[in-house]
Amino acid sequence: MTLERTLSIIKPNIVAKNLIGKIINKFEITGFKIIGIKMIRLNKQQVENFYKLHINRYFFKDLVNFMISGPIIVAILESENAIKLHRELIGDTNPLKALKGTLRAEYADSYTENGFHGSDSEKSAMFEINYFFRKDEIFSGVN
Ligand code: IDP
Ligand code: MG
Repeated sequence: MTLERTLSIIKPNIVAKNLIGKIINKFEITGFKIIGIKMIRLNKQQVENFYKLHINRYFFKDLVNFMISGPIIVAILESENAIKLHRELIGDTNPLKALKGTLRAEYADSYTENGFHGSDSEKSAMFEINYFFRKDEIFSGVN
């Protein structure tokens, strides 16, 4: 059994709608272990750096403004195949394409305000986890 970690973000629109508990519960009943979690509010520079691969895309400015609009929940989820399973749970980036039962199909407000983030590879998971969490904020194998 190889445990994998992924970085999950509950974006500002979902936090604003008081859905944190529902989403966290969904993560747990799906089989993820939450090994790190916090509420933070990002500034412009932090969002731009996090999403730097998208800097030239037409939606970048809207994305940054959305992501700084309120607090978010960042969490590290651990399970076998966590990266793929978490992306399946949140659904397609475009909520109109997201399968029924996925989080984006159910809770997204628009393409940009799609509610959730999940790492898309081992490399990005490592970058993203280190972006938000210190080593002593990660609790793997302790309970
Ligand atoms: P992902 O979040 O599913 O990995 P990415 O392509 O990495 O999707 O895009 C990052 C975020 O940028 C998306 O979650 C969404 O908020 C926003 N975004 C991506 N593509 C579009 C688009 O074509 N229109 C509007 N917003 C977009
Ligand atoms: Mg992405």
